[in-house]
This record gives sequence, structure tokens and C-alpha cells, in this order.
Amino acid sequence: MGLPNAGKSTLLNALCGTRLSIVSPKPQTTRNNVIGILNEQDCQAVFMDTPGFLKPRNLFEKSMAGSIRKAALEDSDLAVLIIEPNLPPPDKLPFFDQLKNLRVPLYLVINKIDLYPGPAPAAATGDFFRKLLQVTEVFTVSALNLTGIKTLRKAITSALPESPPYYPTDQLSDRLERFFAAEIIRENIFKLYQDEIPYACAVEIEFFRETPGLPDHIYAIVHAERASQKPILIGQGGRSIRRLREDSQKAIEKFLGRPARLELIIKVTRDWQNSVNFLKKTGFYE
Ligand SMILES: Nc1nc2c(ncn2[C@@H]2O[C@H](COP(=O)(O)OP(=O)(O)OP(=O)(O)O)[C@@H](O)[C@H]2O)c(=O)[nH]1
Ligand SMILES: [Mg+2]
Repeated sequence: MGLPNAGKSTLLNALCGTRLSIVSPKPQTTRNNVIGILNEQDCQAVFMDTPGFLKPRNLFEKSMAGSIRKAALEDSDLAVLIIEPNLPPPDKLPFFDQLKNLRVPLYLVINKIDLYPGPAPAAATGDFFRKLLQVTEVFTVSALNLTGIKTLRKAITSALPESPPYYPTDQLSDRLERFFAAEIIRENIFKLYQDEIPYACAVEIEFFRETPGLPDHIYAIVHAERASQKPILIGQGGRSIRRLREDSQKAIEKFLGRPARLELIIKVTRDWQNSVNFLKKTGFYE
């Protein structure tokens, strides 16, 4: 868990050694709890990525905030708080309250140390959080360069309780390929479009068809919240949507390890962030 952009998804990928959770330089990229499963010879660790802490403004964001609480308070054997090596702005402090009475140990991971020279910033951050929360251990890492990741992984796996594996030991995630296809398209939307556009879009996989001897056929709908966003998504002469389709298809093929054919359409679904039906259909609302 942590503030938006702290590097939670990058860290999950680093700990699992695979690229499962999407990453972008823009905050609030992750929208739901994404599970990555690490299978080692003598243990299995299940890591859960969460959205960055946020104050919900609509039904959709309520569901995001709910999934953070669920991960922190219900599902885990160990909580990991990921922060950058500086002090959080005062208006963000209330977010950390939900970590005050955890029933599990709390590891503090100070990430992005490659950006902050010298030990002082990390030490000050560690002291600050030790005073604020009941921190069990502090680690300093760079999830991007993999500095300190081995030590952290070892500490986490050693702290886990004895248990039979929760998942088959060849499994990497609990999500289906169609979820990752939608996330990869979203990651490319974050890369290609600016301002409010990535936040205004939701991706729905209408179908994901596997036929022996043929590329997988994936039909995806990009939902925009307002009609004015559609021409921006399409771009001049369809240039932007073409690029989105091509880049996403390539990335999906790489993820699947087999050929795929992606079809993309854009649809305006007004105010989808407040539509119970839409959020149910796309898995954000139970
Ligand atoms: N320099 C540096 N950049 C990092 C490191 N870890 C993550 N980043 C970058 O920080 C940005 C945010 O990373 P994410 O992993 O998407 O962050 P997140 O916490 O999952 O963000 P949300 O899902 O939006 O809450 C990306 O541009 C990453 O490449 C690190 O150790 N060093
Ligand atoms: Mg993330």
C-alpha cells in the first residue's frame, strides 16, 4: 500500500520477477487489487498490489478505496507500506490512519533510493513513520534498479506463516488473461494521452476468443466518460487510436507469448464512474 505513484506496482513486479501490474509516471494508475504469485522452492508468497490512497469522489473511486482497506485489514499476513524517501505532505497524513491498528506486522519500504543520494532522506523518512505507525522493520530499495529487492523478498517470505500453497505452484496470478489484456490497453492509454484522458477511460473486453491455429481474437471497448473525449482518443485521421491499437496488440502478444489480433472501439458511456451497472460489469462493484 501507499500514496499514488510511490512505486507499488513496480515493486510487485520486482518481487515476483514478472511484469504483471501496469506502471506509469502518472498517479492513480492501478485501479484494483492485482495479485502476483511468487513460487519458490520452499515457499509461495502472494503479493497484492493496491490502488494509491485516495479520497473517493465517485462510486468508482469508492470501490478503489474499498479494495485498499480490504487488502490491509482482511486479506494479509503482512502489510507493506511503500513510500518515497521524503516526508508526506500534511494533507496526506490521514490516509495512514487506516494502518494504525493493523493485526499484522507492518514493513516500511522506502523506495526510489536511486533518486535520493545519501542515507539522510531515507533515515528521516524512516524516523517519521516509526513515530507515526507501529513499524516492524524498515527496508530501503529501488524497485526500478532492483536494489535491495532480494533482501526484502527474503524478509517477507521468512515472515509468512506455515501453510499449504493457496494457488497451484505454476500459477502467476489469480486473474484471467482478459484482465491483463484490458490492463495493457489501459497502460498504453496512460502512455499516449495526457491530462484527464487516462482517468476518463475504462477498458472492457467484449470477447477474447482462442481458436486453434489462429491468433487470439480480442475485441475491446474503450469507454470514455464524455462525447468530447472521443475525438481526442481517435486523433487526427485516426492516428492516435491506430497507435493505441498497434502498441497494445504488440504488448498483449508479448504478455501472452503468442499472436493476437486486437480490435478496438471507442464508446461514450456517460459518467461511467457512477454507473452501478457499468461498474458491476467491469468488476469494480459487487
Ligand atoms: N527512479 C525510480 N523510479 C521508480 C522506482 N519505482 C517506481 N518508479 C517509477 O515511479 C512511477 C510510478 O510507479 P508505479 O509502480 O506505477 O507506482 P504506483 O505506486 O503503483 O502508482 P499508482 O498505481 O498510480 O498508485 C513510474 O514512472 C515508475 O517507473 C524506483 O525505484 N526508482
Ligand atoms: Mg500502481
